[in-house]
Order: sequence, then C-alpha cells, then structure tokens
Amino acid sequence: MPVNSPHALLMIEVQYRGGVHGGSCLASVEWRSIPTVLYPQEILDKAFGRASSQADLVEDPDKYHRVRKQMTRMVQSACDVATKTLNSYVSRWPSLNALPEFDQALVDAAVGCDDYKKNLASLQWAAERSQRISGEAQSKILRLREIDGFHKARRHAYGRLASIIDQISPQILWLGEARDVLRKLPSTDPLEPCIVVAGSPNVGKSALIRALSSGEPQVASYPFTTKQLHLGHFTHRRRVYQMVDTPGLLDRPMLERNQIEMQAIAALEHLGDVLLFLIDWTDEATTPISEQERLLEEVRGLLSDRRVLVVSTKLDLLEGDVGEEDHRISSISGEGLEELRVNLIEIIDADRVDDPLSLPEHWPREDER
Ligand SMILES: Nc1nc2c(ncn2[C@@H]2O[C@H](COP(=O)(O)OP(=O)(O)OP(=O)(O)O)[C@@H](O)[C@H]2O)c(=O)[nH]1
Ligand SMILES: [Mg+2]
Repeated sequence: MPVNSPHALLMIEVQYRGGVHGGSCLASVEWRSIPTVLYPQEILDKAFGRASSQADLVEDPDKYHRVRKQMTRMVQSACDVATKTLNSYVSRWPSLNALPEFDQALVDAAVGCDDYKKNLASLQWAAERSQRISGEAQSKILRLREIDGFHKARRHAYGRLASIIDQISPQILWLGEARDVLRKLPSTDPLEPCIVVAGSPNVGKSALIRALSSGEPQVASYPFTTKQLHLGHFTHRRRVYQMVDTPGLLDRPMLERNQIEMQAIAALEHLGDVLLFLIDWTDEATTPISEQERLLEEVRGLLSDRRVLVVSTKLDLLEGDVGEEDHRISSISGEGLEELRVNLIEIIDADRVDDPLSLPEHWPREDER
C-alpha cells in the first residue's frame, strides 16, 4: 500500500488515536492506581534489608577487599532503594497542573493542592539527599585504609539516611493518608463525553445512572458530602459516554456553599457535555417542587454554557400533569430511558463532529481485524 494512499493515512490516524486512548492513564487520573505509601520505618527496613542481602553476595577471599566492597555496596543499595521508593511516589502521583480543572478543585477540597505539592516536593528533596549520602560515603570508603573505617563509614551513612527519612516522616505520613482520600475521588476521562446528573436529594440521580449504565456503576465520593456518588457509562459506536452523579454538589442552594465547593461547581463548567437536571414531581419527593425549580434556575445560571435537559423522574409513580420537561423517565420500569439515551447521543455527537481524529462510521479500523 503506497504511503500516500488515503488508507495509509487512515492507519496512522488510527494508531495515533489508539495511542491517545489506549493508555488508560495517559489523560485521565486513575486515583485508584496510586501506589500504597510505605511508613517511614518500612522504607528504611526495605532499604537496609536489600542492602544486607546485597552484601551477602560479595565474594572476595581477601578480607580487606571484601569488607570494602560489602560496605560500599550496602550504602549504595540502601540509598538507591530509598531514592527509588521516594521517586516512585513522586512520579506516580499526578501532576496537578496537568489535571482538568474539576479534578484540581476536587483535590483542593479533599487534601489541599498546596499541601499536595509541598509534600511531594519534600519527598523529591529527600530522594536527592539520599543519592548524595550514597556518593559521599562511597568516595570516603575509597579513601580509607582500615577495615574498621569501612564499617564506620557505612554506619555513618546509614545514620544520615535514617535521619533524612525521619525528617520527612510527617510528609510521608501525610501522603499515605491523602492517598486513602484521593483513591475515593471520582475520575473521568476528559477525552470522552461526560453527562453530569444533577438535582435535589433523592430525586433518582443514582438510580438513573445505574439504569443507563452497562455494568455496575463505580462508587466514589466527593470531599463535600458523606453521600456516595456513582460513576457510570454506556458505549455507543465505540464512544464511551460517562455519567457522573453530583450529590452534595448540585443538590442544594448555592447560598449555603463555601468557597471551595463553589470552586468545584465552577469547574464543572469544563467537565460535562450535557447536564441532566432531574426533577421529582411525585408525592414521594423529599424536596418541595418550588425548591427543586429554584435549584434548576440556579444551576442553569451557574453553568450557562452547558446544554441542560430537564428530566422528570419516577414516571411509574407519577399521576397527572407535571411542569416543563424534556424527558419523562422511570429508572424502575425503564420507560423513557432509551429515548433519553438517544437524545443524549444526538446532542453530544452534534457537538463533536469536528473532532479531527474521528473516523467515518463505515471505515475499517485496525483493531477490528
Ligand atoms: N418508583 C420509583 N422509585 C425510584 C425511581 N428512581 C429512583 N427511585 C427511588 O428513589 C429513591 C432515591 O433514588 P436515588 O437514585 O438514590 O436518588 P439520588 O438522587 O441519587 O439521591 P441522593 O444521592 O441522596 O441525592 C430510592 O429509594 C430509589 O429506589 C423510579 O424511577 N421509580
Ligand atoms: Mg445518589
């Protein structure tokens, strides 16, 4: 196939697309995959343990040379393990500046962006210090002429390494705790469309996400509420339509909100493609209709660029007339769900046709063969 044929070009695009979407963590943050942070003492145990086993491997019939090699190797491998461990945290934790605004706002509310950056920077500092200790001890051992001196130099280096780790122990502990909080944050892929589901408490947000989802929705939490939120998705023509719940975020009057919540709400502007606003008109509703409608107006005002679909829920319980709405659904009986899904796909696709990487529907794709 000549390189300049349309097909060749297409292959390149497909590969490129695969590159962007294929690596699951390239663009989106998988908070769940942040590795466990060891306790300071565990880092030291790991470093010194590895160092001892390295020393055991040294073979030299001459005691003087053997001890010198052993001590050099112990210092080197203890410091290497410490450096690598600390650096692995730094590199596995996402860089905040590269995150979508909504994610940054969540991190800020959950653990504080400043602390996040400062504590990671401390680990990086300690990793560098550990390398320096290693280098200094090795050149010292090279200059020494006594077996006793080799041991002393090794002990001295171990002491320095332990004191560095001790010095950043509050930062290490902070990261360990932060990880447990961050792991529960919702993560969405900014390259795929996203539907934000809003509405007063108990209107059926989570039930709708569950009903539209292929498979069980993921459960996550926002830093603003003890309620669990749901993340679901469905696929249509290979595109993944993500859905996120907003309990504690877009479910009560904005006047009651603190600055950090407002920051997250403002950042929602950049997250979703469509906003579904759910209204419960049934007698079961826990929030009076007037209040639900007031919230709708507030949300419309806050996310003015966002296309809003008003959906009245619990159709199976509904009697008589309701107010203005775009859809009527029941997540229990399934009524209206497919119409809603089709409408969502239409709205989102209309906005995304100019994606330069998208392919016409009938074109062959590499991963289909
Ligand atoms: N009959 C009926 N009940 C529903 C329907 N959708 C949700 N419910 C019920 O309404 C209650 C609230 O539903 P959820 O999906 O938890 O509502 P939510 O908006 O996620 O609530 P919060 O997360 O607390 O804000 C649950 O008891 C659901 O079983 C529906 O279509 N029909
Ligand atoms: Mg819910």
